[in-house]
Amino acid sequence: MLPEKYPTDSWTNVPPTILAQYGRRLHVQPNHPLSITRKLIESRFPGFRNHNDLPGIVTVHQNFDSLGFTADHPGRSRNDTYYINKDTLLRTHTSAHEVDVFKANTSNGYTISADVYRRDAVDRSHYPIFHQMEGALTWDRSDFKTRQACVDQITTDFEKLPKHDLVVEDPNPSFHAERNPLQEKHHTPEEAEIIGAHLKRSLEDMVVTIFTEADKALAAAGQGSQAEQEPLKVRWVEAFFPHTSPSWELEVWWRGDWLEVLGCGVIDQPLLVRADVPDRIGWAFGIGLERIAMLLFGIPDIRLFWSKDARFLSQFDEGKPIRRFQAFSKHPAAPRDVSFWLPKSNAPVVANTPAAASSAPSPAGGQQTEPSLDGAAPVFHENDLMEIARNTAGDDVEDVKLIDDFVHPKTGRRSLCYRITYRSLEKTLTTEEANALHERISQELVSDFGVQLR
Ligand code: FA5
Ligand code: MG
Repeated sequence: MLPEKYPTDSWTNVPPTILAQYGRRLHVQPNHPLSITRKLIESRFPGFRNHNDLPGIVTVHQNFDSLGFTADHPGRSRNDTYYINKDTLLRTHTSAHEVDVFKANTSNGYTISADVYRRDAVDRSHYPIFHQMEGALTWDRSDFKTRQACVDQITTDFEKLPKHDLVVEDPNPSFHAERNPLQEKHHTPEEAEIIGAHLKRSLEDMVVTIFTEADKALAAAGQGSQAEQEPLKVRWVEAFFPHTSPSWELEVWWRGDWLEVLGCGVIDQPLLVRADVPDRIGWAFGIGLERIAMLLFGIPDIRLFWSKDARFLSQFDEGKPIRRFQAFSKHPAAPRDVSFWLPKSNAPVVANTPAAASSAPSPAGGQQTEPSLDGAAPVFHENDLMEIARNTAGDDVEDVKLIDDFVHPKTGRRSLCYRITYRSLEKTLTTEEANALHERISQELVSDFGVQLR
């Protein structure tokens, strides 16, 4: 529940199901897999100051403006972000605290681990509340006689980082004029290059640590090695964040698909100027802790982290070596489809874009500045269905996917079909239970968005 009373207004869109989970702080619960994962990552960044208690309600300024998000950035949309009111929201990322922590200027390196909130897709690797770890390391150019001396120091620090023999696909140049620019006004190519190299090596070391522990756990469980189960593949891809440039994301091959585990880059220099540390240069990253924990323990579904079931919680022990998660049961899935005509006024539907909250503007243009006040049925956005499904079925909904989308050639009306997969983590859902959930979700689409079921 919210710690204080906040005034609500036409921007308020936090549902009770989210508020009910607010404050569980799984990342600091003893013996919770997210806490174990956090500590393991923290241990790879010695000397960093670890902030684990920053409150989750922040201002729009902290979450977006302080990082240089443009006024029309899609991440600000009420379709993607939970607003308490016009000026206050549930942080969508731990970057919301970057400027404040840089301002306090108490250490060269820091991490911030916390719960973050997003209206997002429903599937095994997305959840509306998840946990991130922010990390940053800076060097103060004013500590050195020349800029070259600072570059030399970063180079020395880079050479001291643990080496590894993990093969990482990284076909991209250190920066690229159009796709991933150097901050020309602020950094020399040498500065950006060595900061980027230090950043990537540090994060690769983190991933190697996770895989090594995961491997040991597999072997201890008599399940062979990770490499036998699935080839270990890791790659860097170019990315965009308003608060870093150049920027990258790290992806890991997981159960037949690329899983994005973190975003990072060379810190935007104007951000450091705003934080009153204009002479510092360096890097920052934001890791999805659940994604890493899933790799570490072999946890197959992100909903499990919220389980209060002893069969889940009893499997984790901070004092012992990492153990492979043992599924306590796999209950059958109950897929159900819902097809409907959108009201004519609705088009265009905005589909989920990956990581809309922080990445490049989506081509579909997710922005919505003001809630509609004209009394018309609200415009349907895919994330509305995601939320209805979560609110109605809770953790019994496993996946929601668009499977058909067409426009009637004569009437011009648009039809969508979504497949909603129901599966409880704790018991077998009966046909009647799945039908009842599906019926409630379908009816809510009708009453909230004026769709016509087919
Ligand atoms: C960010 O949030 C940036 N603030 C990260 C960053 C920090 C970049 C500092 C540069 C410098 P992104 O939206 O990609 O980026 O999210 C970061 C990670 O959070 C993702 O890579 C993913 O691992 C995780 N994540 C994102 N959405 C979800 C979700 N719905 N459920 C679980 N994990 C998620
Ligand atoms: Mg991303």
